[in-house]
Amino acid sequence: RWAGILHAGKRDEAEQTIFDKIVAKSIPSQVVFEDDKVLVFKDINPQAPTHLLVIPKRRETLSQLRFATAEHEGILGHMLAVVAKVASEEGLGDYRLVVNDGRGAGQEVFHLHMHVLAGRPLTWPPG
Ligand code: DGP
Repeated sequence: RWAGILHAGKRDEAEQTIFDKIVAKSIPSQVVFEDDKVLVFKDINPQAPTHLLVIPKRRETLSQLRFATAEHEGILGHMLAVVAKVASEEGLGDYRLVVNDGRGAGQEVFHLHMHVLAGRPLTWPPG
């Protein structure tokens, strides 16, 4: 099994999450943008008038940001560029970008994702 030689933070077949089903479209989602590398869709439990999730499509991508290495720079940079593009095209105005890394930070789905929140005043610090 090739999972054994992967970096500890990478995901394998034993670590499927709900986001794999969303990528496969076996669970419906409201897709805002997609290309060959990423999917952007509406969060099912929105915390702001606009609440989008940006995820890498490939299952072997990271479970959480803490495992990122130089080899992930491409997908991470691409995700940020997609955030900027979608924010512009969707006319989000001011927005907040959030990555919850670990359960204590609020992470529930262990498939790397960025939250994009917009449409209301966003206070600092976040809870
Ligand atoms: P986090 O707590 O950072 O792991 O964020 C996971 C987010 O995923 C959370 O805000 C809710 C969202 N979510 C969970 N399951 C589904 C789903 O089936 N569909 C959609 N659209 N979002 C989901």
